Amino acid sequence: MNLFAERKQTLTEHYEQLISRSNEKLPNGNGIYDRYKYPVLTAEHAPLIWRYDFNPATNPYFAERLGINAVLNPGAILLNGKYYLVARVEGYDRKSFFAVAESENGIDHFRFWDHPVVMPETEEPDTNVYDMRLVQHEDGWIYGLFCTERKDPDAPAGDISSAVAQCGIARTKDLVSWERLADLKSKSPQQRNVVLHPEFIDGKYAFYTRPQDGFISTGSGGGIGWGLSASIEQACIEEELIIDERCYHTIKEVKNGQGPAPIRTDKGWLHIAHGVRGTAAGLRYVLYVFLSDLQEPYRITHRPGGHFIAPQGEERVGDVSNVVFCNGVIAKENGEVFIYYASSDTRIHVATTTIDRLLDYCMNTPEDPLRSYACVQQRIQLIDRNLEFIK
Ligand code: M1P
Repeated sequence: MNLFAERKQTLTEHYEQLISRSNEKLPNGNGIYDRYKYPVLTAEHAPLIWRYDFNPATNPYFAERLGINAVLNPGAILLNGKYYLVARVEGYDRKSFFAVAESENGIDHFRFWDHPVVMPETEEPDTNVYDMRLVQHEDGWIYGLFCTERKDPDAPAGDISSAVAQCGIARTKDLVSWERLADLKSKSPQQRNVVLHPEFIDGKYAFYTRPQDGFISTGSGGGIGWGLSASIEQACIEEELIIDERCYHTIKEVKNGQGPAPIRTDKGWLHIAHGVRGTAAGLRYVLYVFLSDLQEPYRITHRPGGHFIAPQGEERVGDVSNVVFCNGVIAKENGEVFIYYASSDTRIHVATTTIDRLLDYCMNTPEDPLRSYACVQQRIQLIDRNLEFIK
């Protein structure tokens, strides 16, 4: 067998083994959710036809032509009983695009469709698009809200790094054809982590936002915001209300952001969000959860303290280390919940739980009391109740 044929066969076998590998629930979970042994999607899951030229005449060494660097931060949706992730796929050239992967069970055997998503541009082309939040809205459309990033037109000469982040909006019925709508307009100079609420509020489209002054830093902005728009085709938020602020010496001191669209439960809307703090080793991203009122989703009713998921083991290392980020969740009618989170901007994992367990976590985990002394009091109360109970 020649070099081309040998490499093609070896890599194809390796790829098929990876896709057909079964995942395993890890033992000794925390009672709130279960983690799994293997990531559900990695750069290696990108089909070989995306990366290699399969013609021996033009690629005699079966060499990689267009590499994939990372697969991360997916939107998630259940359609006709199948689990779909619209992942952020990043090429070696640093540009991200969206691609759909599907699985029968949501925990393994995810396989990308042959073609990535062709996301139409607006009149102002995006340099980079990423982090799609998929929402099955009550108006009948599936919306994908994502970050669109462009070079800052007002950057001083010589500054080739400054960028502007805004919220791109597209809609689809089948994840195949996408209609691009106008980018969201708001009074904030930049926006990231914008999420569409699945239901109308006061007859309007409702958005979770994350206003920010700069591309990385939220500056005087920040916090998870909330705003309404009469139109989705020309979405415009006139008034932005901060519903979940950043807070000194907590997991969300530097910034935070809504994750996927919240899940409707009979006790309120369940939200997964990310919080960021600064450390000597750089920023640390963790996930947290909160519950908000059913009629007034902008009013938070329960705020369990501390992080919900933090990077662990190999999750801690990657292109942007010490990060977990979630913008995709699937809640099934039977109460099962599949949380898709990426680690260190590199790969995608699943954690499974149920609505009941998440509600129990939200409603029975004490809030962050914000001071060491108060934290000790909180822990002593738990210890004393336990000692009394087991006596
Ligand atoms: O690198 C960590 C994350 O940083 C950004 O999130 P945020 O705007 O909250 O800081 C995003 O670029 C996200 O994609 C990335 O995972």
